[in-house]
Amino acid sequence: MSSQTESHARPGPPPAELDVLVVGAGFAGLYALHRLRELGHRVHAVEAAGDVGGVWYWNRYPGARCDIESVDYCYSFSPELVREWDWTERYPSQPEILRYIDHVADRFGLREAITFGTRVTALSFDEDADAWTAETEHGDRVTARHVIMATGQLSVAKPPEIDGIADFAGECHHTGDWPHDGVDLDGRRVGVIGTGSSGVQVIPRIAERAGHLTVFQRTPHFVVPAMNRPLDQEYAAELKTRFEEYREQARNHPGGTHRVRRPDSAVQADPRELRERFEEYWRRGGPDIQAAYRDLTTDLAANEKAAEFVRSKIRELVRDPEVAERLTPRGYPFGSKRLVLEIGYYDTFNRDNVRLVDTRTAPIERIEAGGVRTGGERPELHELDVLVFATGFDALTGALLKIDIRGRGGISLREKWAAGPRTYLGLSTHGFPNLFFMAGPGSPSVISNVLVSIEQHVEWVTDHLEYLRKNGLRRSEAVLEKEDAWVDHVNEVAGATLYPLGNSWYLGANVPGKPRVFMPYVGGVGRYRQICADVAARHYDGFETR
Ligand code: FAD
Ligand code: N01
Repeated sequence: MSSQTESHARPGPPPAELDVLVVGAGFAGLYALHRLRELGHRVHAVEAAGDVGGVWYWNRYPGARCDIESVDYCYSFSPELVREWDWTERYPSQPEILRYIDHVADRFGLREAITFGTRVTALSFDEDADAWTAETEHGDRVTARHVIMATGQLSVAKPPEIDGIADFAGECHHTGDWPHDGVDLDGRRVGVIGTGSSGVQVIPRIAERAGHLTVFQRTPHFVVPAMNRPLDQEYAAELKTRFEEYREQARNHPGGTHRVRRPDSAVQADPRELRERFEEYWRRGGPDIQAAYRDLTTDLAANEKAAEFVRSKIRELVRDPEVAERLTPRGYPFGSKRLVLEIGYYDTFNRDNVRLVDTRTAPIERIEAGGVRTGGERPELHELDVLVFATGFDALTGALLKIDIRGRGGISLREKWAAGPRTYLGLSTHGFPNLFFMAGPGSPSVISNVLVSIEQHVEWVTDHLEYLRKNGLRRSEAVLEKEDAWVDHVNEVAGATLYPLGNSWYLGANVPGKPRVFMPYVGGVGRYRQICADVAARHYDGFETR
């Protein structure tokens, strides 16, 4: 497998001394950089990729798209930016989001403060100097009082644990590291492993072009229609006139969106009305179906009603009943793995050039020069020219733990988090002063509209750095007892939902050996925001400063 990092030349080394080093130049890193520059800090970002964009730089596979509506999945910090940018679709595509990020980088002159094509490999804290030293893959050394880890939640692509990948004679690509020049799929024999959000997006687009497509599915996901469409420009223009008020509602909403949770119970609903309501959400499209009843995320019996509705839709949409059955998710609650949005996914399995292989009955044994060999009752070699891994990411902690981070007394973050991530408010971890995480574990992060969460984190951390500067303080460190209490709270609120039953990447379940800990904070964006604001108002209670 090739990686897209190596193809980009790097303009020059980062400055040797800074007030703040930002690692990563996706949505979080760019806003942190902008805000800190505005506040007069000596700040610079180091980014492994060849340009800005983060997720939207790397995930260029056909069909890549957001599942939060464009009017919500954007920055709100600049009214001018809101006014001048026009989205074209309900759910923006990867190229459109990347154009937006590109525009932001140009508009605020951010690229001059970023070193691209450079991965941070180590960070160590010097207790005498109260500063971090970063090392990069090119041997640069950067000293900074504070470090902001804007390294992403889903930025470490994870290939499948299958023997023989290197033996494959054709082309092999991960959706999370897709070639910038595209992949020649026309008329070729293509295989896709993985049917999560990335697989569900890429599979229909490949089927339209490939000679033959083989889909290797291990666990069927719950998939609902996106009902994407051109954005109503009158609505978008009207929204711009009240955008701040609109966004303020999202900031105080549990998911950082505008989804309205209906107050009644699915368990008590009349079966005909229940069906009609689910049908209404299905026609409308999008993830809001999860809010069709108040108890879908907390009560197994209620949840099963939504699950059964989706199963009935699969039987309607997929002509071959056996294929429909193989695509039907069972054995885990609806929505406990991230709900997947589709554009033409189920219909793909009505095509003559597409075959679905269930790897639970026909397990993948190995990858060979000619293709993928499966076992089971009828062992077979699936001959392929192109193999696509839509196999996900080492989520939330992956990018952080790839870096050798050493805090006070040389303790390593890998050791400290060996049994799972431990943070105070998702923002910081005891023993690692002046180091802040953006939308990482212990915060609403991937359970929310991540853009709303990113803005809140950047603003909270930059306000905190201002507080330290104004008070002549050089060090800020999370207090251990507060961190322990926060971890307990994160677990407690997760335990009150059905999320932990999903065996998902939220729990680290997709990475062999990774501790099973529910990582994001599901207590709600609005509630979380208030907790962080209260901590700030109490002079950063829970942070030892000096
Ligand atoms: P990223 O965009 O991941 O950026 C992190 C950057 O840090 C990357 O560019 C990476 O190269 C760099 N980096 C990492 N480690 C290092 C290092 N050691 N040295 C230097 N640089 C480093 N969220 C939603 O809310 N809604 C969606 O619809 C949605 N869709 C998604 C679709 C896909 C395909 C994926 C993968 C994720 C999606 N997400 C979505 C989640 C997404 O992670 C966030 O929305 C958001 O883009 C995260 O921005 P970020 O800046 O925090 O991280
Ligand atoms: O990754 P995933 P993803 N053999 O981990 C399978 C965001 N996102 O890239 O479920 C066979 O969800 C694995 O099978 P199983 C979004 O937050 C958003 O799709 O482990 N199969 C699964 O089917 C999303 O949740 C969008 O049994 C193997 C798949 O690979 C997150 O990113 C678009 C395997 C991985 O699914 C991750 O999504 C894209 C193996 N060895 C991404 N290993 C939007 O629409 C793994 N699999 C917004």
